[in-house]
Formats: sequence, C-alpha cells, structure tokens
Amino acid sequence: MSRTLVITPTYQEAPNITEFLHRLRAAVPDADVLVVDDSSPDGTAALAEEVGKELGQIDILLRPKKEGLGVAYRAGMGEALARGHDVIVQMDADLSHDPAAVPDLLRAIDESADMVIGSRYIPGGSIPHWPWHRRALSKYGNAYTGFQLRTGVSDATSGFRAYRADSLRAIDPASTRATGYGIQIELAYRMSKHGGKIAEVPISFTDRVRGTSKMSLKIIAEEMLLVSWWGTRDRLTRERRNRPT
Ligand SMILES: Nc1nc2c(ncn2[C@@H]2O[C@H](COP(=O)(O)OP(=O)(O)OP(=O)(O)O)[C@@H](O)[C@H]2O)c(=O)[nH]1
Ligand SMILES: [Mg+2]
Repeated sequence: MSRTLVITPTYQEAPNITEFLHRLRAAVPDADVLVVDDSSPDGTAALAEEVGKELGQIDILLRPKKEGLGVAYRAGMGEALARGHDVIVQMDADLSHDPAAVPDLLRAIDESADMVIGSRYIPGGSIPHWPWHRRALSKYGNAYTGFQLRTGVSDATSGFRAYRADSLRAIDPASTRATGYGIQIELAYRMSKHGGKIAEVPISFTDRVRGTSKMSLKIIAEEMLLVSWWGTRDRLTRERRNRPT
C-alpha cells in the first residue's frame, strides 16, 4: 500500500482549518498531513495542532513569517520528500479544494501518472461562483502559460495536485524560484520538461466562504513575468538548436 502525505499551506485560515482537517481525514483516513503555516496571527497553527491531537498523523511545519506560497511549498516539499512517502498531495486549506476529491487524484497516480492536476478547465471541471472577470483572468493566464511553455496542461495554476514522490524529487522543488503562486506553473513546467506523465482530473473549485484571499496583483505579475522569461528562453534554445552549423 502506498503512503500518502498531504501538504496544505496556511496563512490566516483559522476559520477553515478545523473543518478542512476533519473532512480530509474522512476522505483519506490513512494519509499523513503536513500543515505549513507562516505563523498566522489568527492562531491557525494552534488550531491545527489541537485537531492533530484528536485525529493523529497531523504535523505542523511552522515558518517564522509570511513569505509567499512558493516559499511555503519549497519548505513543505523538502520536508515531505525527506520523510519517504510514496505520494505527495498539495491543496489549499480554505475548502476551495474538496477533500473528498483527493481519492480521484490518487487513482490517477495509481494508473501510472507522475503528476495529477485537479483541473477546472477540462470537461467536468467547474468554478461555480466566480465572477466573469476572475474567470477570464484565470483562463487567459492559463492560455498564455500553455502558449509560452507548451506544457499541454489546461490548468497549470491549479494548486490541487498529487505527485509520485520519486518524480517530484526528480524535478528538484528545492531549486524552484517563484515566491508566490507561480510555484504551481514552475512545477508543472518542470514536470513536462522532465518528460513526466501529467494527468488532469476534473474538479469543482468552490470559492472561499470564510477568511480572506492572499492573491494580489503583485503575485499575478510575478507569475506572468516568470512564464514570459521561461517561454522566451525555450524559444531561443530551440532556435539555436535548429540553426544550421
Ligand atoms: N504558508 C503560506 N500559505 C499561504 C500563503 N499565501 C497563501 N497561502 C495559503 O495558500 C492557499 C491558497 O491561498 P488563497 O488566499 O486561498 O488564494 P486563492 O485560492 O488563489 O484565492 P481565493 O480564491 O481568493 O481563495 C490557502 O490555503 C492559503 O492559506 C503564504 O504566504 N504562506
Ligand atoms: Mg483560495
């Protein structure tokens, strides 16, 4: 039987973390959980610890301060890979990603994928409550990313994923660069360049009901800058390779 670790990054998720952990345990009773909290002033980590005492198999990686999602995931993945699990899942703690869908992702790993993305943009996927401008921004960002990086992935910014641990180790998450949400694109890009098999399963993304979003224009700008840089670099490399000598 394969051992699974679920990483969830948290910043100010006190209103959500308890329900999240209970629903996760109900969905995947055997999985270990790693909450990566950036010392949220609202006491998210203490709440997670309390639930951990009740449910077991829940650890908290407490970081000193908020430094962005990319930094939190680098720390969490480093820790996860050192622990020797077979499969590593990553998901938001704000209940936008339904814990009940984790088994769907794990099934795709069992069926031979190296990486599985819970996708909003393949048939069956949805974002029921998003206003049109948010939908457009996310869809446009994903289309631009696909065009630049040729990952073949419909939802490269989705943060709901599973990785075969050996394949994640092979793309060396510790050396990624994005400080913010760009880490998602960076990992998908690396996996596609590495030749890993990427599968997508449809998810319904529920808008956050409690707590506040940490998404900002600065984060989106970093994401798009990195994508443009990687895309340009790839094009230059391809041209150089194709040039007659
Ligand atoms: N440790 C850590 N977690 C973070 C940081 N920024 C965001 N998160 C967590 O990452 C997940 C996604 O962040 P959200 O603010 O929900 O971002 P989003 O889902 O893109 O935006 P919404 O749709 O508004 O919820 C949540 O579990 C956050 O608590 C950070 O700097 N450090
Ligand atoms: Mg969210």
